Amino acid sequence: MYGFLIAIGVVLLISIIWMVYRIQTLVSVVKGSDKKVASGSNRINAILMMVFLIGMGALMFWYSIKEFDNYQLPIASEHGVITDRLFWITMAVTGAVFLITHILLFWFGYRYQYNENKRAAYYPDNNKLEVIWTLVPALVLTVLVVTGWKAWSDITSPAPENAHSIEILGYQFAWEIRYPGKDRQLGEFDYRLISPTNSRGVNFSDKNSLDDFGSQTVVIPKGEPVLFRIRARDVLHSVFVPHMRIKMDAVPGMPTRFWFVPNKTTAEMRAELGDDEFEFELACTELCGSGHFSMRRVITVLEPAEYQKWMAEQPTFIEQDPELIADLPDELKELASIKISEGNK
Ligand SMILES: [Cu+2]
Repeated sequence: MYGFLIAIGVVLLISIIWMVYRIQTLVSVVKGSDKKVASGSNRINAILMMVFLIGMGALMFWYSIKEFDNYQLPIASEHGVITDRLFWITMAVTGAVFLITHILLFWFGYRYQYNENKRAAYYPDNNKLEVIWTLVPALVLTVLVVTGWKAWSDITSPAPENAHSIEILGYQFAWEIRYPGKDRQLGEFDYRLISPTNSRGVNFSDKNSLDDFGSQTVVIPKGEPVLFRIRARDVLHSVFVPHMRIKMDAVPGMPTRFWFVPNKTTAEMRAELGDDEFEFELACTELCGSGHFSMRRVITVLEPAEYQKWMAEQPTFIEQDPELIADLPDELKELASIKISEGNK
């Protein structure tokens, strides 16, 4: 502890001496003494500008190329092709501007370093230049923003009528998946109904709930629209499916949604990557607490026929736990028992 304090004291002392020295130099400049304005550090700084430009530039290129496969995952949804194209157009435009401006920035720092024998040219303004460098970026940005906005409003437009609704509920720290069952209608929910046996707060007095079922993995059909109905039970979470270019926040008290069309089955993706263990992954991408890392679910994309077969095999909530409807009025219980016997056929 004392060592640390002494070290701080020494650093402070050195900086005070340095400041006094600088002030003296500046005072002598103001007084018009013939002492040099720029010391040797002027040249060193100018050279460091070039070292930084070349060193950091090389690092940036090296890293971007080395990690390319990790941020450019193969696309497995229809809208993913559109968002990726927009991303790369934006990247090309802004990347070119970034490179040009940064090369100029550091090069000018080096090229126009202080030199006693040179005087800066007086060049107050140039209207033509001002107009060009205001209008060109404004036009380019307008095109980028408008095409991006158009794509986003297409992607977030209402889901087609025939979309398969699947509920994704985030909580600390996992996802709960709910399927609508044969009627294709998810039953209502109410947070006040959440209990140890009804973790999603499903309202079983809504007859649409009677054939709903849960699943450990998200199973979806290829080539058909899928609608994720997203909600959260406690804090903010976010549904992230990188291969399908999906990201949508899960907000407590404010259901969100995202619809898309997966265009590769898990089997096709495995063949494409030559990886027999590949799985699509749903991850949480909102830092939501200490167990955030564990919010992972596997997504399995099947051919539509396999999907229908899988759906038919899943037991409903009330089949698994008949207690869930113990308090319901008799007519609903009757309806539920009919549904159960239908399910067992
Ligand atoms: Cu989370």
